[in-house]
Amino acid sequence: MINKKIEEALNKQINEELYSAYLYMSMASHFDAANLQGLGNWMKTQAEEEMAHAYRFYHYINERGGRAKLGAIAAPPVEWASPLKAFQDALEHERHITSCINALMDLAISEKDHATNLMLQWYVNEQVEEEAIAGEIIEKIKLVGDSGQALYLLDKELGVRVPAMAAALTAAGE
Ligand code: OFO
Repeated sequence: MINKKIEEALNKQINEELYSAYLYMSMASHFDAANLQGLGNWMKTQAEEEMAHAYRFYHYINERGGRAKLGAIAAPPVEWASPLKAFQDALEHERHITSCINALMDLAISEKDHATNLMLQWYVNEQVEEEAIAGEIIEKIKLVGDSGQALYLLDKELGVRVPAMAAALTAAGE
């Protein structure tokens, strides 16, 4: 049985993950509106991953005899001054998430909750990857500079990462 303190903290993290999905979906919409569908697809895939992160916590809480609870999700920004600014915001957000995961890990350790500690290790690794990917894209966008042609090619490159859920809906004509 999960203890109440941990249950509450993990439920708070579900909200953080859902906000992450919301933020990336908003970035996707921003890019789609700017005809940068590759960047938009990349963000949609990211949003789907965040939903999966939220579900991972959801299942874990319920599996341990707790109850996953959903709270209100804050509205994300809707516009970004440039692709660079959007990805810089994404990186800053991922750093925030990393600090949330680290705080959860500290709590699991102080509460001697070994199962939660083990479960959180997946997120610790995931955050290393998430920060690294956002950082790499930022460097690429900096290389692009003011070149429309280079941005076009980067958009194509990032468009390869197709979100499964969004692609299925498009195929179904929805
Ligand atoms: Fe982007 O890793 Fe979850 O929030």
